Amino acid sequence: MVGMIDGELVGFAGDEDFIGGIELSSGDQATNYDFCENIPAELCGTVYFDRNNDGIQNSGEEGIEGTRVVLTDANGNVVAAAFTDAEGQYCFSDLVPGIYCVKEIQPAGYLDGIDSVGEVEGVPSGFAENDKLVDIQLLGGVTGEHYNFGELKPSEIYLSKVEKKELTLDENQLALLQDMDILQDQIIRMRL
Ligand SMILES: [Ca+2]
Ligand SMILES: [Ca+2]
Ligand SMILES: [Ca+2]
Repeated sequence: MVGMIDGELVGFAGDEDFIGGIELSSGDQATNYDFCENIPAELCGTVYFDRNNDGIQNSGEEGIEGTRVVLTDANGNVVAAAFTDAEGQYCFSDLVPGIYCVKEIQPAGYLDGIDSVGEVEGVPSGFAENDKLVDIQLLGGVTGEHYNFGELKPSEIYLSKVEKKELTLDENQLALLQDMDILQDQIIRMRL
């Protein structure tokens, strides 16, 4: 930022770490010619199999590897994209402070589950839309974490509902259910 010489703002701030137009006479005191450096921020989360569909990654609820996540800025411009790692985790780092949105591309083989807004330095920031966590405010140097996407497995939902209804299935029927492809699972799910 531009500073002051004898109480008046003098000079101009250029784009690239540059302040110009400072004319000094003898005896002038030039103060407050400051360079604010942006400390990068970070945004992380996990895509996981939410076995009990409660929107929380409990122990035994494994991450889903290879899920595409896309980060956009406040104007909707894509800033970065990544795939989740073996633990289902993703992390966008070196971010300029600002407002961000992280969008998940629904992983194949799973039904859509609950998405949850995480915390920035322990304080919740943003809100959840479908497969999208929006309006996440990141200041310099902070880390946003637990921006998580829960997913479900269709056949397990079906089996748990079957159990609740106390229907009996023989082994062949059970094997059939477990082998069903996603499309069939979705049809059955809609009927339940
Ligand atoms: Ca859970
Ligand atoms: Ca999802
Ligand atoms: Ca979702």
